[in-house]
Amino acid sequence: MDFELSEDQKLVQEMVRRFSEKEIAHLADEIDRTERFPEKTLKDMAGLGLMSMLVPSEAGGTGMGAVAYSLALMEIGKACMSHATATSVTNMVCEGIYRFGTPAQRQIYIPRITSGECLAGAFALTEPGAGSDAGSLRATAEREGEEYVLNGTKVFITSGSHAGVFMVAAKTDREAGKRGISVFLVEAGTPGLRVGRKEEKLGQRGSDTVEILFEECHVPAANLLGNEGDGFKIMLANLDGGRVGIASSSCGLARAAFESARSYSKDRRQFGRPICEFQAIQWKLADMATQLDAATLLTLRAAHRKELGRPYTQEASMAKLFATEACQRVCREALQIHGGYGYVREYPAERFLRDSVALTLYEGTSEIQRLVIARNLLT
Ligand code: COS
Repeated sequence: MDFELSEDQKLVQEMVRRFSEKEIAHLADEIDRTERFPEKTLKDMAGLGLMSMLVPSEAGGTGMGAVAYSLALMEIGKACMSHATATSVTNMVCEGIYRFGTPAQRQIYIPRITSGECLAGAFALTEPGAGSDAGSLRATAEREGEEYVLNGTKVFITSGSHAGVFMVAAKTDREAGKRGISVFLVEAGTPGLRVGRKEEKLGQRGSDTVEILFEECHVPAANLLGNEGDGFKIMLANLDGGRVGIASSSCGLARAAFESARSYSKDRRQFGRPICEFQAIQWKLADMATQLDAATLLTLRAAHRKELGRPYTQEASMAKLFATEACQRVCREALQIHGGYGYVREYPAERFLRDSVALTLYEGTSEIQRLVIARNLLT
């Protein structure tokens, strides 16, 4: 067993670390306050090759591999969770087009995402009545000649107001249940695709989360991704990768919270000494660091299995479950170590905690991860 990163992985890690510290971290507070989507930095990140990391270079991606991708998201998540979420979803969509797309679809969309021309990709699965039970979605896609006509409402769509391409799940056969679901690539600006309500959120406020409406939206038949009826499996397979992305970002956010608490505990003096000299604080830091390491190892194991081409559904769910919940615990303790200062905006501890709340909800709640893990254990 080898815990060493390769030279290439270290280079990616170092490059993204430098960029994140210099160009992203200082924006995190401002975009949280103003709820501004960070277009410019995301474009700059595309310029560094960070939006198609899971797609081989022969297919127009930057082919850095699942482990390097995970390391990159750890750095981005440490600097700003809003940037990490937008990056993670775009990479998931890009990889989905590579895995399930036709040569023409790959040729059209992957270079656009890689270059940043298509600033973000959006993953449109969830509906008002279909969240954890994603298979009960009601959006429809009816074939009319050489087109499909999409109708339905999608909610909680990350980067929805800024995405260039949407991966949309809709029913092509209403009688066939989950086997009647298909996936379509829909370009922003297609008549009948409308951005609806923008959500006002507790955290990750620089990440755009909107409702997307499809009203008689005509999409070329050539934009069907995979085969008719395979859509549910395609979306779930994409989510396996997405979950490793969220786990990775969670490790980054947890590290930011841990480091800020450790540093504060060295500076803050009470009872005549720095509070890090009290065992009450030391034990908190020890627990936080241990959870962070365990989360990182589970996450990199899932990424490593993915990179080797092995099944990794269970490992992805374990990584997501543990890393997101550990991140919330670490953020909670980081705030506690800051005392009253943790509760006010002068320090980032309160933002870290707010940003961590979504982690156990999106791309499958913790309850869904447990369900996936248990099903795998029992089959
Ligand atoms: N990859 C590929 N295919 C998968 C899969 C995976 N990870 N998991 C299941 N499938 C397949 C199954 O093998 C099954 O195929 P068959 O029809 O050939 O038997 C099909 O998908 C349906 O699977 P299943 O019956 O297990 O589906 P369920 O409706 O019970 O749902 C869960 C499974 C709950 C795991 C799924 O709905 C889920 O992940 N829900 C959460 C959705 C989510 O994460 N939403 C967030 C959206 S992004 S913010």
